[in-house]
Amino acid sequence: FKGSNGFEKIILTEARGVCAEVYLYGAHVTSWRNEYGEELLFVSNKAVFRPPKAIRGGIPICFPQFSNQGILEAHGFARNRFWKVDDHPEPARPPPDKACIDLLLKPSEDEMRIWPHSFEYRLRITLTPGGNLILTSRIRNVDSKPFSFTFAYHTYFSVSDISEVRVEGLETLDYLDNMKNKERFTEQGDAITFEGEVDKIYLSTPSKIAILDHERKRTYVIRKDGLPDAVVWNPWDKKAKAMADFGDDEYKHMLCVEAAAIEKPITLKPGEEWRGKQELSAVPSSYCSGQ
Ligand code: TA6
Repeated sequence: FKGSNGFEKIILTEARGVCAEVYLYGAHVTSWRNEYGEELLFVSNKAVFRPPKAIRGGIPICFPQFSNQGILEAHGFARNRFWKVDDHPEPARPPPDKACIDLLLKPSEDEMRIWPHSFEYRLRITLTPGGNLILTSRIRNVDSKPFSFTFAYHTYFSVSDISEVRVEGLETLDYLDNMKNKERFTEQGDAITFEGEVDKIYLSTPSKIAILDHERKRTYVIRKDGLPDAVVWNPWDKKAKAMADFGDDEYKHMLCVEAAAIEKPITLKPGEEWRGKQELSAVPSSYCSGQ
């Protein structure tokens, strides 16, 4: 399916209108809609669909490097490359009652020059009949030497009003504050709320994190496996104005909560495979402060 901007995208549809869209560019999920047709992911109105720029929103794949320090482009090259549909998925596809696509990325000569490791990255995107969106990454070292990488599903959730959003599951955890030179702090004891720019890498987080959107009475739940850390990011007004592919006011309607492996890079010996999985669901919730 050719997207309007010339990029090929695949549309996964499930019963009752549940739907997801993924571009071969970056294996980038840009839409996840529930049975009411409501869009659950945020994509900026000013997003650029032109390599080598990453699409601003949806679920960017950060691999083989999370962060903008280091020899690679910010958050690594996986989100800025064209992936292929994997015609020989292994393990075999799940039962036909689940919409599913398998995408594959292998390094090109370009990548090998800047990151001299050969790998096979297989991403399976599954949409369940209940509307849950599952991303399963399997990264295999097909090289003769070990390599290490960091990783994140950089998920942008659509929220009605960031000042009415809470995040539960990260209380009392340690985090590295990207706004204070990655210094280590400990989070306070109750749900996280938002009054300004936040850019924190929470460490050793639970497998389940909840994002409560007050106005829409909706809770997003992230269930993750193989991803011990979680990044929480909102650029707020100043940073929003500084991003050309992001509307000045759009920070009010998005929150990034990113299942990640950052603090302890993952090392794969030759032949070894790593798996990182996140399952997203959106459930109606009655949200009251102090809940
Ligand atoms: O995930 C948070 C973060 O690392 C922020 O520091 C900010 O840079 C954000 O990612 C966006 O990065 P990008 O390269 O997509 O503009």
